[in-house]
Amino acid sequence: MLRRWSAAVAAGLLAAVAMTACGGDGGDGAGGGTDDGKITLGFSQVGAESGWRTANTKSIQDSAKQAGIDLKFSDAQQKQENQIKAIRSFIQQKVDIIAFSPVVESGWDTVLKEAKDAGIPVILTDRAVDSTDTTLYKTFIGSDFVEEGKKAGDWLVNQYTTTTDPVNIVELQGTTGSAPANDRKKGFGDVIATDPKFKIIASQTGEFTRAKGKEVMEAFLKANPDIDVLYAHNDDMGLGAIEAIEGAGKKPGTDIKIITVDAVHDGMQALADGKINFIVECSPLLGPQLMDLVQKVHAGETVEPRVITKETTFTQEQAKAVLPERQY
Ligand code: GYE
Repeated sequence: MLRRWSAAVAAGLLAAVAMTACGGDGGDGAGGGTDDGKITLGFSQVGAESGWRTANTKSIQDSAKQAGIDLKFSDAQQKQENQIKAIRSFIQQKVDIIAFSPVVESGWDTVLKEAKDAGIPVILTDRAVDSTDTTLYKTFIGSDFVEEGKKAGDWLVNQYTTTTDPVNIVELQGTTGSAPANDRKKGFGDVIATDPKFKIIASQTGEFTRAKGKEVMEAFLKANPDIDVLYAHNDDMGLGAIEAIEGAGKKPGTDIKIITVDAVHDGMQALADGKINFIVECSPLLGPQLMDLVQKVHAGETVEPRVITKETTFTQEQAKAVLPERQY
């Protein structure tokens, strides 16, 4: 009799401990996909569209492993509907925390509300959402894309201080509606608007991929014989465009100056080789900081609502110097 009673107390105690272990889930005990004491993180990735994304995925997977976090990883193949499905499935599986990199900025309120109602905290990584209700997520870690666009514009303005001739620019935009495409366009546009000689003569999406960057650049070259500068929202589109420029018998980096964003290995190599002229860095190594935030949010600690990644820029000379030590 006594033995049965103590067994029941022990079971009760264990249940209480298990509940505390899932703390930070809104207090209703809904969180916790597994009962092995590990934090379960559901992560919905944008896709595998670029070198940046590949490095970002690796950083997240490696650092989850290192932090002892149980990662449920899902690839949305650049489609918002797939991300919404993944988030709903994470909610159903009662993960402890959901993190995701929103492919586009708009249209997240409903699913974020569902996560909130289920008591599962959400962390945004890399890209922002335009939801006005900021209680729908705990924090947003990633780069300042407007700033990146400004850095690209500043470099260009400094290259053309001694001329008043028109500077014809073509722009390869990232995924339509995505935060980096919107913001990199804006930051760059704001800076070059200070001098009317800078003209964006064509601007179209290259969907952040090499193949599309090449295809759109080929069309730009056919329609515009006088291109001075290409501004590509990422290295991959710039690398695709280099193939198009060479195919048209022109010299990338000389006949057409090229500015890109990211600073992934292949981009840095092209910069060192003189085919790109300037790269604004955007770090994909968000994993360690993300896992740190996951642990804090899970422990119920308050975290900064916005964590901005530290970044720099590279000229051709700087690329040659740092290339051997780049991690991605
Ligand atoms: O610049 C691009 C990728 O969201 C910062 O997405 C990221 C961007 C990155 O496809 O290469």
